[in-house]
Amino acid sequence: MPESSPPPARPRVLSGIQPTADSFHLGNYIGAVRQWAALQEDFEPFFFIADMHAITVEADPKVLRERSRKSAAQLIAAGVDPQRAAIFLQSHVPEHAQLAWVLMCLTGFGEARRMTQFKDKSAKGGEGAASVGLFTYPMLMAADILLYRPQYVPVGEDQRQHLELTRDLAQRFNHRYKRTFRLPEPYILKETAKIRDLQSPDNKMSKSASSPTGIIEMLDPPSQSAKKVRSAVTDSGTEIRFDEAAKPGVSNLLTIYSALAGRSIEELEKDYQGRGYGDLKGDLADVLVDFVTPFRDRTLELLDDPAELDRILEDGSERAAAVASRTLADVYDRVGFVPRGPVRSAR
Ligand code: ATP
Ligand code: LTN
Repeated sequence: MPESSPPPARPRVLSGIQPTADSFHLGNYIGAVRQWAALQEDFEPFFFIADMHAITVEADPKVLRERSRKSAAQLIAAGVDPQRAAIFLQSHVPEHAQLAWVLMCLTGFGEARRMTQFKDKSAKGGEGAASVGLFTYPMLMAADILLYRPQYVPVGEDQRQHLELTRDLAQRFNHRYKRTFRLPEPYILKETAKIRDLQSPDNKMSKSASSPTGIIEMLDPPSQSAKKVRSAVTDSGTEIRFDEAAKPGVSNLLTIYSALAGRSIEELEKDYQGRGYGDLKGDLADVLVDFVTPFRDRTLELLDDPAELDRILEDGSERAAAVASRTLADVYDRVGFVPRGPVRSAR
C-alpha cells in the first residue's frame, strides 16, 4: 500500500490562469497575479497555466500554444520567480485529469449545474451548445488545487464559488474514504478582488466581456494604455473620494493607483483634495506607464528565448509532478483501485 504523503515543510500556495488572451489585463494582475508574487516568499508556491481549461471553449491550436508560452513569460515578468515557484503547464501533469475523473464521480449533477460561471458562459449559445468540458470545468479546477494540498489559493472574487465546491469535494472525499485532502482557503483581497472596466465601472474588467477601451492589456504599447486611463469614465460631481456605490469610476481609479504606486487610498484622497479628475487621471496614466513599460520589456525578452522558457516549464512540471503523483497514488488506493505492478514512489 502506498504510504500517505507527509505534510509539506512549508504550507503551499497554488493558483492558475487560463491562456485565453494575448495579454494579461490589469484585473488579472492586480486581482490575482500580484498576490502570487507576494505569497511566494512565505509559502511553497505552485503556479500553472490552465491550458486544459482553455479548450473548454473552442481554441485555435497555434494560438493556444503561443498564449500558453506568453502567459508563462508574463508570470515571470510580473515577479513570479522560477527558482522559488514551480511554474508549469497543466497539460504537462496528467494527474490533473486523472484526479478530475475521480472528483467528477463525487459531484452531483445538480451541484455542477449551479455553478454561475457555467451558467454565464453557456448562456450565449444555449446550454445544449456548451461542451461537457465546460460543465465539468470546476471539477478539473478542484483537482488542480487538491493535488497540491495548498493552504491558500489566491484568485479574484469571480472564482469564489469554484473554491467552495473544491472544499465541499475535499470534505466529501475525506469523509467517504479517509482524510486525504487539506481544505484550501480562498485568498481574495477585498480591496482588489474586482478591478472594474474603465468604461462601464459597474462591470469587472474582463477579457471576454470588456470593450477595447474599457480594458488595459498589459502588453499593449504603454502610450495606448495611458490614453485609455485619461479617457476613463468618471462620476458626476468633482470630489476625489473612495465611495464604490456613489463613485464607482473614481473608486476604481483610486484602487488601481493605490495598487500600482503602493500608496494607501487615504493618502491619495488627501493628496487630491481640491484637485480635479483630470489631475488624477493624468497622474495615474504616468504611474501606469512606469509600471507596464518594464513588465512589457521583460516579457518580450523572455519570449525571445523560447528554449529557456521551455526549460523553466519543464523544471516546474517535474517539481509539480513529484507532489501530484503522490497525492494521486493516495487517492487511487483509497477509492479501491488495484495498484499496477510494484508501487512506485515519486517519479
Ligand atoms: P473571462 O472574462 O474570460 O472570465 P478573466 O478576464 O476573468 O476572463 P481569467 O483568466 O479568468 O480572466 O482570470 C485570471 C485571474 O484573474 C483569476 O484569479 C480571476 O479571478 C482574476 N481576475 C480576472 N478579472 C479580474 C478583475 N477584473 N478584478 C480582479 N481579479 C480578476
Ligand atoms: N478558473 C480559473 C483558472 C484556474 C484556477 C485553477 C485558479 C484553473 N484552475 C486552480 C486557481 C486554482 C480562472 O478562470 N481564472
